[in-house]
Amino acid sequence: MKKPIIGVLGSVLKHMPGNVVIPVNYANAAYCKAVERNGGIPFIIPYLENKEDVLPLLEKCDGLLFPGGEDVDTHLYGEEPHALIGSMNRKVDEFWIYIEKIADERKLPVLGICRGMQLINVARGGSLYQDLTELNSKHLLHVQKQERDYLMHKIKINSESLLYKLLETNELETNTLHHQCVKALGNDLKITAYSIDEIPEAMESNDGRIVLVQWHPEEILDTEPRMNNIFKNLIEKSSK
Ligand SMILES: [Mn+2]
Repeated sequence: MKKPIIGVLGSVLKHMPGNVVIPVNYANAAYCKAVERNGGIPFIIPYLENKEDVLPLLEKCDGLLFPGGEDVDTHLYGEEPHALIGSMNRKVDEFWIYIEKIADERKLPVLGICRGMQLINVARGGSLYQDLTELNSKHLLHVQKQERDYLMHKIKINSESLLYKLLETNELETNTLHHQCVKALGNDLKITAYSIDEIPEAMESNDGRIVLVQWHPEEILDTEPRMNNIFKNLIEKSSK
């Protein structure tokens, strides 16, 4: 079987070796490794000023992975930035939203992780809590201080979801590296998992084409091997 090509959306990082700022196009190696380990070929898509130039690149892609990164620009969901907002990049957000629309038109399978989940929710008309304290002032710690593969908090998974079929459990532990979460739901998305403090931790589209998780499964492939099934599912759907 031909291996599917998974487009991994790139971010722009201000890299600072010494005292100079060098913007770099990048995607964390862990995303590419997770795709490759589970049968796909990762292909990093850089931010492009002329967004239509991405179309020939998308022709090569059988599926897409929207990774983690900066906060989504609050203006894209009609809010002014609150005091606790992190760094944002509206141009990159708009580029990713453009790609999400194309993925929708072409029915490309999509996996969104952390910022990826939040951005896709916004792209589909939803909104975000700019900081978790807005939703729940007594929330758990969701920005862990340990290594990225540390299993930090429990989540409860809805048995009616594709996520349940993939992970084969109602409850498991995940890492957690976010200070925001979904507020209003985007079009055709449903919440499929919550942490015990009622923070939405996963979503999917009704047809299962889009799977979104708030934690970082690419970092816990060894500590929680069932996370490989999330990538396998993207790759299987992208093989059709
Ligand atoms: Mn969390």
